[in-house]
Amino acid sequence: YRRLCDESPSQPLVYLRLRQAIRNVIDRREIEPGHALPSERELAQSLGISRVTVRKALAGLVEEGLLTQRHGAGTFVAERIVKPISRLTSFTEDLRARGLNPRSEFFERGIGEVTPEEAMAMNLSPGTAVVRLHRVRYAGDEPLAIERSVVPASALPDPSLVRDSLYEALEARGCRPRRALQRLRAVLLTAQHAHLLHVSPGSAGLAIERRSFLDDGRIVEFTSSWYRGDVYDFVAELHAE
Ligand code: 16G
Repeated sequence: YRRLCDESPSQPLVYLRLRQAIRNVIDRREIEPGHALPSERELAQSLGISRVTVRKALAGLVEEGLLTQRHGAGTFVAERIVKPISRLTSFTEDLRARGLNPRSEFFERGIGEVTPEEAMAMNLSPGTAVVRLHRVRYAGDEPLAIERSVVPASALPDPSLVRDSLYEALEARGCRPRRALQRLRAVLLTAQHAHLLHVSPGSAGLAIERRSFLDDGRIVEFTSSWYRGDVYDFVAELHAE
């Protein structure tokens, strides 16, 4: 840890340096998912910093979903994928932050005219050109989700611009979403979805619809996703009024 903390000397705040150092340790799989970190006391002693600082760094990583804490047992590298639902991040970013290797296998990556249902959902006029992506999303060899995205061709004129990450392609066009509305629903995965996700038919899943917008209110994506219920925890921080 000391070596890793010294890797980012530009960061003046010790707890942020430690947070980055632990992120690097997780990224490099130096501690495997499900395994424990040294205790707060051990970390504080060996680094010569206060326990308050260690606690602050760990709390930030728990909030990011990289670590979990069990009362009395300590701090562990998260095994399930804990995803904050209040941040507008992409699948690729979520997985990279956990040191996993995001990948897509496409069934469809083409351009066409918007269907009446899509036009309604996206508030587009009939005849508008849209790019359609239909893919299975993987972490390495493990399938985690199925996604069907529709993007107006005005934001993404050519489907082949999406190599693996939709948001990277949109960002390169200056069309990275700034705001989104999302709906989550519990579902039993159909035989077809279960087969693609390597789970038994009827397993629990989360059906998620996301509509994302630019600052000027134009819609940039309408995505329907089916995430595996046995892998994902969706978490949010709630504030009283
Ligand atoms: C996430 C989003 C999805 C978005 C995708 C982009 C959820 C539930 N869905 O999977 O709406 O299209 O990320 O990821 O989080 P990408 O940039 O890796 O293609």
